[in-house]
Amino acid sequence: MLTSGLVALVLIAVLAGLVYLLRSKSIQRVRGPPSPSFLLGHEHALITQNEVGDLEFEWMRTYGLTWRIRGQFGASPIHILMTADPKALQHIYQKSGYNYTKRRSANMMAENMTGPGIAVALGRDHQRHRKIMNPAFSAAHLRTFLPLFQRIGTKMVEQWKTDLSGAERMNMVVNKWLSRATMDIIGEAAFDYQYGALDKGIGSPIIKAYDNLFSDINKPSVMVSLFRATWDHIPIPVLRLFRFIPAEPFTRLRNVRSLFTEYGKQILREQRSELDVEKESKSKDVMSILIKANSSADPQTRLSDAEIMAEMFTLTVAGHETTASTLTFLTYELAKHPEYQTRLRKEIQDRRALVMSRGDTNFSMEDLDSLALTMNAIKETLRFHPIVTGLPRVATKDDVIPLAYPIISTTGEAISEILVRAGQIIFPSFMAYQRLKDIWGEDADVWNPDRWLRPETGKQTNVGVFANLMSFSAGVQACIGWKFSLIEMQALLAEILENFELSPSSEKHAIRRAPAGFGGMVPMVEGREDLGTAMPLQVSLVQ
Ligand code: HEM
Ligand SMILES: *[C@@H]1O[C@H](CO)[C@@H](O)[C@H](O)[C@H]1NC(C)=O
Ligand SMILES: *[C@@H]1O[C@H](CO)[C@@H](O)[C@H](O)[C@H]1NC(C)=O
Ligand SMILES: *[C@@H]1O[C@H](CO)[C@@H](O)[C@H](O)[C@H]1NC(C)=O
Ligand SMILES: CC(=O)N[C@H]1CO[C@H](CO)[C@@H](O)[C@@H]1O
Repeated sequence: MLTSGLVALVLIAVLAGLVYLLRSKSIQRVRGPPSPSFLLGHEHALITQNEVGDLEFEWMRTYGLTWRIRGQFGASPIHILMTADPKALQHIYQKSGYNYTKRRSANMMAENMTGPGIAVALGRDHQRHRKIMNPAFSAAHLRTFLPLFQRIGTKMVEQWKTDLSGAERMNMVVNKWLSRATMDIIGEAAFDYQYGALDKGIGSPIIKAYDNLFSDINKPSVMVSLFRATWDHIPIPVLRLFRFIPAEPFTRLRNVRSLFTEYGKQILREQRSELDVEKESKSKDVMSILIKANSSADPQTRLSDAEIMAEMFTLTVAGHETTASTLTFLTYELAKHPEYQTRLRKEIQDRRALVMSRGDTNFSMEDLDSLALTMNAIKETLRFHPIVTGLPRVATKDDVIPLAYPIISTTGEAISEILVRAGQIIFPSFMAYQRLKDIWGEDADVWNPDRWLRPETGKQTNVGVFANLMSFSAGVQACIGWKFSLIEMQALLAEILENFELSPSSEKHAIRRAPAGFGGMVPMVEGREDLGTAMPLQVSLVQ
């Protein structure tokens, strides 16, 4: 009697202890800012802040590298965990496989635009997509795209020269140009298709459909916003019933998709008939490799026509504006840092002299890789201006997230790990992580490519696919095109800087990093939001 009573007591004590232990680590005890709105929580504030990062930097200063915010009304659990902690990011993105999955509301929006492609596939399904896609992104295969990058780069620069028409300098909206160049590149590289974006400009239907897309879809009405928050819980079959909501941003996304479908059918038809004929060995674009991989793969891992078509749209969406925007911010920083621009140009010109002296006309991959200052400028821009500023994840299982930088709990204790329940939504801030002084140096808040000459830069962590940056994300669902993008930027940058000098626009615009759809950011002119995404700069011919 006594013993069984004791056993019961001990059990209760142990359980209470366990519950306490669990509670003491749970996100309830993570500190965070008071909610500005019962209905909208902090989510609306985040996507409508003036400059991406303003709120995150402030919260990080107040609460440490990990904190919690309130989700929208109806979100469950109501609190969202935010973190810039390198160990937490490594755990969530890099070490946990598919245990942290994509947030359903964002994923469904993406699916509306691209269809059932690699970027919205989850878990084992995603593995199947990735396996078919990987061969097209091998380092050896990517080098074969270099002549394409150079040809489009030359074409763009020649058009700038034509526009100058003898004048010494001109103002131009540089992001629109870069966007056309990267669109033409992805069209040819991904499916041997000529979008004609540089030739036709805004007359190109695809460029028109895309113009300002990511900034436009970031302005949902409050009702749409709240409706979308419910997507995280409503069962998928029920969600699928809401097919045609006649409201923005859904109408806009559907329109892009139907345009894509038109292109896609045409491309697939052409690709198939080409592959049937002799041309097979000559086709180097991603899509023909996919179709080949699909026909030889084990039947279990094949992709349907709808999925292959979705990969085309995915590559176009993921592969053009991202690279264009990164290059846009790079040209902006070079315009603001003329001394660095001069050093960069000299590095390129010196290499050009070497190329000429050996009797070549174009830079080889080795030539581009030898341009260290150029690569440092690219790395620094990816760090300082991450186009994808963070990507939500949802825990599929109860888990413990380790922290490199302990935080102080609501009850004043230091905690170095956080217990999360299945369903917990996590917003990382890649932008805030990439400003940590411990990792990037005391000057982390300024754009300084020379930090990459210091051997210790970024070395304290091991996260992401490139340079310990999170800009391309990390782990099984990281960017498949990161290397493609680097080569593309190396080639385009060399082409631009050899021919043009960049300086701030004579109209003295203030540029801001405006929040955009899917956790992204775009450049906008302060007070001139009517221009859409815009980066006005001045260019003049290199003497
Ligand atoms: C500077 C340029 C780029 C940046 C910053 C970037 C960034 C990213 C990020 C952060 C993701 C993860 C998205 C997520 O988890 O939802 C991603 C995925 C992806 N990116 Fe990129 N990207 C860039 C260029 C490219 C290029 C040039 C291509 C294609 C040629 C590409 C193709 C893809 C694809 C297909 C995915 C989905 C991968 C998967 O789910 O397995 N990206 N990218
Ligand atoms: C995912 O979670 C399961 C169950 O908790 C665990 O066994 C597995 O190791 C996790 N996967 C990874 C890659 O961490
Ligand atoms: C060099 O690049 C240009 C395009 O920029 C191309 O027309 C030309 O064929 C290339 N030359 C060689 C030798 O590859
Ligand atoms: C891939 O293979 C499957 C199964 O053989 C086939 O139904 C499908 O049409 C193929 N897709 C493409 C784009 O060739
Ligand atoms: C195919 C697809 O993704 N459809 C979705 C598009 O958006 C609506 C909301 O308007 C969803 O309910 C659909 O399931």
